[in-house]
Formats: sequence, structure tokens, C-alpha cells
Amino acid sequence: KAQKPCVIWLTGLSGSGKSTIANLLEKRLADAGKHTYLLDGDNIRHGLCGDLGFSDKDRVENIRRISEVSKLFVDAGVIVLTAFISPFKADRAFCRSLLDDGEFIEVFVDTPLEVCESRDPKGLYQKARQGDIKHFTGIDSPYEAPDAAEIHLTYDGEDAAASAEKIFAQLHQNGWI
Ligand code: GGZ
Repeated sequence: KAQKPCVIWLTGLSGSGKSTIANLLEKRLADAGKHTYLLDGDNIRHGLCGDLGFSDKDRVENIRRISEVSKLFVDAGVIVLTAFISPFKADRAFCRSLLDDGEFIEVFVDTPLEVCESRDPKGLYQKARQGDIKHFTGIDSPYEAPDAAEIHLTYDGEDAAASAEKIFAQLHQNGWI
């Protein structure tokens, strides 16, 4: 039987763990025999969206393109995972609007700013605090938290593997995959 395609849309601050969780979840889905594709900064911001920066306007365009590409993958029967900050509600709603009911699964990786900032794997928060990077999400650029995400990962100090497993379980329980 053909798999049920959908978009698993992770949203959250820089350093919240989106990419790490998405990579582990993709592995878990592949092990379960699912055909998946992960869209993240590595394959999108260097290619299709290589002309875009981090102004509000560019972020809107970034998410618009990612949404359209996600829809194409769903048309092809693939389970798509996306890992972008996607700070604006309206843009996430746009992706939802492109898909059928039940095909857009919003996952809020709700790691507090203090935790993300203490991780600071690339030193970007420090640069933002010093004013060396402008328009950094959570510092001087907004993040609009979802108020009705299908899956809400509240931060409890658990590791990314546990978070990926939680998402996997909820995808099953709700019949989304
Ligand atoms: C936020 C920035 C910025 C600014 C560079 N604001 O931790 P990272 O490095 O790997 O994740 C961040 C990534 C965000 O790109 P997205 O495509 O997910 O953003 S959006 O959805 O808002 O379009 C960070 C890095 O790019 N980065 N400058 N000013 N993050």
C-alpha cells in the first residue's frame, strides 16, 4: 500500500534543535520503510534560496519557495521534513493552505531562547548581541510562536533522540503517517 505523504514542518529558534531532531526523525521514518526528504538550510539556503538573506521580506520569500517545493514532494508521494526557523505565522499558514487537510503537521520545537543562546553552536547569538549580525531571530527580529501546532515539544532537557521518538509516536497515534 502506498504511503501517506505529508509535510512535517519543524519551527523554532536558531539552536532549538530543529535540524538535529529532523535528521533523527528522518532516520526513524526510513527504518520504518518510509520514503522521505529533508529540506533544511544546507540544501535550500545554498541553492534554491541562495539569493536570499534574513530581512523579513527575504524570510517570507524563503518560506514561500520551501512551501511550494514541499507541495511538489507531497504530490510525488513523499513524506517531507522541513527544518527552518519560519518565524512568521502567515507563512506557515501559507504552506498549510497549499495542502489537503491532515497533510501539514506543524511541530513547534519550543526551546527557550536562554537555552538556544547558551548552546550557541556557531557563535551567532554572541555576534547578534554584539551587533555584528543584524536582524537575528529572538534578538532583534521577531519569532511568532504557533498557538495550535499539531505537535508541541516543550523543552524538558531531553535529548534530540527522545524528541524525534516523541514526534514519531504522535505521527502514528494520530494516523498522520
Ligand atoms: C536567524 C540566522 C541569521 C539571522 C544567519 N537570523 O543556527 P543556524 O544558523 O544553523 O540556523 C539559522 C539559519 C536560519 O535560516 P532559516 O532559513 O531557517 O531562517 S528563516 O526560516 O527565518 O528564513 C542560523 C542562520 O541561518 N542565520 N543569520 N539573522 N538565523
